[in-house]
Amino acid sequence: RAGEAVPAAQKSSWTSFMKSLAGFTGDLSAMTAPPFILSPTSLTEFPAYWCERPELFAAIADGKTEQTRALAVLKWFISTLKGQYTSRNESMGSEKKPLNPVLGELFYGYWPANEARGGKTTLVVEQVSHHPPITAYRIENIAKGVILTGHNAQKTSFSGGSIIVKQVGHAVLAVSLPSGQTEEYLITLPRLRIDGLWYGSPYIELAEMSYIQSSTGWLSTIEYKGKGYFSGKSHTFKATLTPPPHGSSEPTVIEGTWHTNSKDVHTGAVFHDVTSPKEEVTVAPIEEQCEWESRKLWFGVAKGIREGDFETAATFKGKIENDQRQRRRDEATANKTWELKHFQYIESDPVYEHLGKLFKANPPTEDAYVYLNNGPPS
Ligand code: HCR
Repeated sequence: RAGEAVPAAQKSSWTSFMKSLAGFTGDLSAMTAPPFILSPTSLTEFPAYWCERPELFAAIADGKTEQTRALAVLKWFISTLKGQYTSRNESMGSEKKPLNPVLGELFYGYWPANEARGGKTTLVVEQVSHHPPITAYRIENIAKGVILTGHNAQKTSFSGGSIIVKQVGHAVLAVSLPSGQTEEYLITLPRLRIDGLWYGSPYIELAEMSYIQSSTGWLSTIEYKGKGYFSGKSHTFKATLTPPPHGSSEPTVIEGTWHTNSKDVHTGAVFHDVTSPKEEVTVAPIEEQCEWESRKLWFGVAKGIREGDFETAATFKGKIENDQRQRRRDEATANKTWELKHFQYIESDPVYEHLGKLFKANPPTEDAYVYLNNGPPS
């Protein structure tokens, strides 16, 4: 029934939120939503989802051939989807509205070294734009020579009772080989549909296609479907890894559901399996964090949301927003602009342009944020 998951006292504010969504396009994160749908986590924490199975990230470097490395990249990528798109449902009962990061907000973390993954994996995230929200990130396992750099923004619209989210941005995975060469993979991102809004219990379904193009020519094409398509199951995907043009190898076809497991269609062998626990990122205690680090910055707001004290949450949020407004005014007076700390903006990413041509990426060029190699010492 409509609004059945919405607390009685918030039904009318949920109805107004839904009404304001109709015909909406733009920056959803800036919209005011009823308290029950608020998450205490900032969007700057989301890039950690890329590495919650650090062994799979590290294992990319162990592939002996171009084909096995391309398969390892595909396996790691598919294995991140459960965390990226279903973890709020698991931890909080439904998809929630994350905290909208401020310009310059930072999130640092790591996954400790162990024998299986060969080295420590570090994460550096910076909010590089507030309007529209853009988050840039870098994940490195230096000992293994595997590095991921990317940025993420969203364009939202409302259609047929669902929010449609086009992910803007891309990621580049670089693998340093023993030969001294570097292999690169351009990763594009799927489209999201936020369903279940009518009931007040949103969840994500992935749609359309995303691609992973290797500099070696191997290309993974991933097609996403929900209930009622290939298998009638939610979170279904079909991935096809095709060899470089004129290559003699056969394509590999993988089918399954990204939040559980999948198989190689020809051999029947299990391809990915994410039914085992994942490893969350390790973050420094709040007392050791600087004022720009996400968990320190949002501490009062997050506590208020967690404890159901929305008045306190709103007071702390108001303070953060006022500080930001004042900062922008001061910058305008001093004729200065905010300087990014860990990334540098470039209008066109040469890797996107070059690898995107191989599968006719749309758009043909994209901007990017180059990492300045100045994360916190590890
Ligand atoms: C759309 C979304 C913000 C963006 C989130 C992204 C796309 C961020 C990058 C991550 O790698 C993957 C990711 C996962 C999330 O599913 C997605 C969020 C889901 C909801 C949120 C909206 C801004 C808030 C919508 C408000 C609803 C729940 C009422």
